Amino acid sequence: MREINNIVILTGAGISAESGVATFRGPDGLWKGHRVEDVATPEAFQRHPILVQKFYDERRAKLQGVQPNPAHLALAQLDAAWGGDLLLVTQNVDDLHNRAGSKRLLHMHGELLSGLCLACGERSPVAGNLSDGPVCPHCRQSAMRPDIVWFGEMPYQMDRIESALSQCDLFVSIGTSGAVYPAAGFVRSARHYGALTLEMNLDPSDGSLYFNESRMGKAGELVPAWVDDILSSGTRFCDVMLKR
Ligand code: BV8
Repeated sequence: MREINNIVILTGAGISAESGVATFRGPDGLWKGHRVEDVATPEAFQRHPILVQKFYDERRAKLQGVQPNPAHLALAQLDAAWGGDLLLVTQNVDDLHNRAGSKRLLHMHGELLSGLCLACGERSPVAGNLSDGPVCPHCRQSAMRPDIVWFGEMPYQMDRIESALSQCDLFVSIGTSGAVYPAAGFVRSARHYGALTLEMNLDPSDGSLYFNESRMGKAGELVPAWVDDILSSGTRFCDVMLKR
């Protein structure tokens, strides 16, 4: 038994899969028909701005047709009930954690429903198409790009994430392949600082060997069960079997 006060949770595309949001590297992966280099890098945006804008416009529009699933809702319930520190770091750019009600939430790869001004660098809420060229509401000088962290760009709030990892007792990774850095390295940071590490995923991730425990299955089933466990075990104790 370990005392668990501070928790960091990392989510990836797999937590939104049961809501109908395509993952990146699955058979129907988002990148299908698009090479990463053609849509998710600053160079791609320089070369083909309209193609890239439309790629994100389509994904933004699809958000209206999807809903948070039991995994998102369970994490929001944990956020509301957990008395210790808790930080939910998502790689996802959808708004499903937000709509489920998670408050202690950080989008490290940006958000579909946000635009970034090419001139003043301010971020603004965006609901429609950036390919229509709406002007930045802050400076009124320039159009906006998707507020998305592309490959080669610095993820958001890395200092805050590193600080939370250095103080957490439990690191939980949900629905991510562990293919993209620096997120894929968080489990090693957490272990370095002495945290217990738990993975819940449909398949073993690239980083599975770094987790004390890996639970294979659907997030919509595993996450609510885990949240019930950790909330019912006196809120301060979590019996994570140490496999290694
Ligand atoms: C950085 C926004 C420097 C876009 C994303 C060369 C040049 C430059 C950089 C690099 C380089 N070589 C390597 C790098 C680093 C690079 C990187 O990691 N590349 C990889 C490909 C090797 N990283 C970067 O460039 C990052 N920036 O390094 O800056 C730096 C950094 C730190 C400090 C100083 C300097 C920026 C990376 C961010 C890129 N942007 N997203 C968009 O969304 O369009 S990444 C993209 O992949 C998404 O954010 C996504 O979330 C992320 C990871 O994918 P997953 O979420 O894991 O999704 P995936 O489909 O892969 O897996 C889904 C999983 O779910 C599967 O395991 C599946 O089994 C599981 N699953 C499916 N269904 C379910 C399920 N699990 C449970 N239940 C289910 N129902």
